[in-house]
Amino acid sequence: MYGTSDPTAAERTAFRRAEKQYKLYKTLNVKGRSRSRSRSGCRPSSGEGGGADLSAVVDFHALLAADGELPDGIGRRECPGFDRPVFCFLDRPGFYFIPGALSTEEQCCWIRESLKTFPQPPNRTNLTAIYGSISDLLIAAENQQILVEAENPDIQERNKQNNCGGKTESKYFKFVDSESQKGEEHRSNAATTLVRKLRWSTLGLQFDWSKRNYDVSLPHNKIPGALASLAKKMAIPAMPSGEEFKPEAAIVNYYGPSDMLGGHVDDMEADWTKPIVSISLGCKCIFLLGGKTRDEVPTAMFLRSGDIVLMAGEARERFHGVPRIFTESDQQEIPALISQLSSGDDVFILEYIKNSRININIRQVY
Ligand SMILES: O=C(O)CCC(=O)C(=O)O
Repeated sequence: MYGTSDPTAAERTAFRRAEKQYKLYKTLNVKGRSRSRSRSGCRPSSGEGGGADLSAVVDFHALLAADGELPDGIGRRECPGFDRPVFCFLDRPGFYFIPGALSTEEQCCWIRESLKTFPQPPNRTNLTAIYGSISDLLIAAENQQILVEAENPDIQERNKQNNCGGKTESKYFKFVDSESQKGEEHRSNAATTLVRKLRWSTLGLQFDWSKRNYDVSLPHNKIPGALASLAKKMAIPAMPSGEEFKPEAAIVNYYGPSDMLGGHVDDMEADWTKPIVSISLGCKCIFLLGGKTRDEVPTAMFLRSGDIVLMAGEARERFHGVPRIFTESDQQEIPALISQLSSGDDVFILEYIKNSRININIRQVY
């Protein structure tokens, strides 16, 4: 997020006021996060947000179901050959909303991938800076394992060869069964806790949050084929005609209850005529689409599991953010997902997603 150093000035902007209006202020433990993926301050209970007036929030699913005349300012994007309804705002070119783009099966598949394979090295996550590369986080959580510091076998071997006396040179963490490691200090390193602490992972070209740029020197894999195909297909309504979207990087955002993403602009990619393809999974949220400055009053809309948003061209310059997630106790609206996951053996994922939202946004970098 492009923060301002003066918080009172920030609160004077129309975008900030909308964030405050919709944000869920529950307890002193309320967490917020900024674009830099850090947590912002806690707030005392004020009754704001929790009982916010949601009547102005655009609900594209309701508009689709009503199948009637659209409210002023909202249109349908006719896109020959594209088999889903696409909505747009007439005064916000380049922004497209595809409600219910993914089936329940597809949503389950991408939730599983987001927890199981997307955080795998060489992809980096917010946990990488603390623990280095850790593998199989989801499997460890399902098996109730914990993360412990250990001697790095590679370094041990290298030291043995170099006759260095077996000195450990760098931190290395691995998952072990929890029976042998009881006690308070280990609870914070339980894999189940670490999954809850997952805030982001990056796929394809790796984004360096400290430099706010892509670091092509970092090891990376290509965007997984099935995700790339999905993004290419869904990008069509926003693509310049005759061109195909090239998925080169993706950011996966993991939101727990009370998490939010502050208003920001995504401007680190070279060609803004190509869209960001943004997939919503899990709990419903409120998404704010603002103007080119924070002074423009943003439009609020609901994003539900399976919805896809495209932002291209002029829309790339608009401030946007997520002030509010609706969780289990509060209209999370994922009955189909819950029933699908309950019928399988994904108990951990089921419990996770009841109170979480995942967003996968896929980008063409060059
Ligand atoms: O979670 C979302 O829907 C938006 C994510 C986003 O804006 C971002 O990662 O830049």
